[in-house]
Amino acid sequence: MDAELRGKIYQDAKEWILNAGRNIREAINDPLVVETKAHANDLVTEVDRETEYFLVTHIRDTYPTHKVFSEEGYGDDIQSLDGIVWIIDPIDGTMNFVKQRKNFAISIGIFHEGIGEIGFVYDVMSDILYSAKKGEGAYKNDEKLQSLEPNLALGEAILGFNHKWLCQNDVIDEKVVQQLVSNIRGSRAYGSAALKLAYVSEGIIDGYLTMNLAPWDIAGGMILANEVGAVTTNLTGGPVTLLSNDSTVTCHPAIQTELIKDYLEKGIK
Ligand code: 2AM
Ligand code: CA
Ligand code: CA
Ligand code: CA
Repeated sequence: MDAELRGKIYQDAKEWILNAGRNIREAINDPLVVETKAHANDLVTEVDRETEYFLVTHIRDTYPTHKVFSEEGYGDDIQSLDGIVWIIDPIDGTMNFVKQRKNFAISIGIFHEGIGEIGFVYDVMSDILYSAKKGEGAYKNDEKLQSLEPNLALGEAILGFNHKWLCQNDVIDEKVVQQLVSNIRGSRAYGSAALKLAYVSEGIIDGYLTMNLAPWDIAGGMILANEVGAVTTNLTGGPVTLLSNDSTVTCHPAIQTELIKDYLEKGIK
């Protein structure tokens, strides 16, 4: 994608995501109807749906040839990342949205022929927009984010993952995760995949691991993190396709090999 087209799409997307966030803030104290989807902790509200509808409508009106891949059903049936594809999570961290009315984000990743060109993660209640254009740097509002420092020891890393990693689960031996936790500097769980990836781009955590998330959970944040030099694979070091659910590890490049070879590969079931 040439820089001019990238810049135009970026400006439009930025305006729409900021407006979508303002709409949510204005209604943040309104009563909510909370429904469940696949299971009792899998929540959705009309705000998730309205936000997605708002974004998809703007994209279709302005860019009728672009495709949309999104969580709440207003997007297209996506089988490939051919052409320009917007991967959208209207509210990432719906449980935080419902319970805390904060600590959730709107996430957008824009891909051209499978390559991440533009990423946004908008922390709506803090009014902090993380954004990146491929090859042009990542920003936290107007502040340019630094590229990751060249060196980092795994023992000095802070990693993001939720506490289910430490309980018996189908993906990885919890004993290996316990070993990892005792050997790193710290671990964090925030309840939003998109925000954790934004924090990797900001350099305030050094990696983020997921067991089984959808493309829209990670697409926007991955573009941000990769722009400052973080690397992404699945938990065994293979590529992440962004067409179906997968495990992921997005981290500082200096800890990637040790993290995967000495811990994750040893524990994967
Ligand atoms: P969501 O809020 O958009 O559903 C923490 O729960 C993270 O996992 C969030 O990024 C959340 O995204 C994601 N997630 C994906 N599927 C989930 C589910 N079924 N239940 C709860 N969280 C889910
Ligand atoms: Ca959801
Ligand atoms: Ca999500
Ligand atoms: Ca969501």
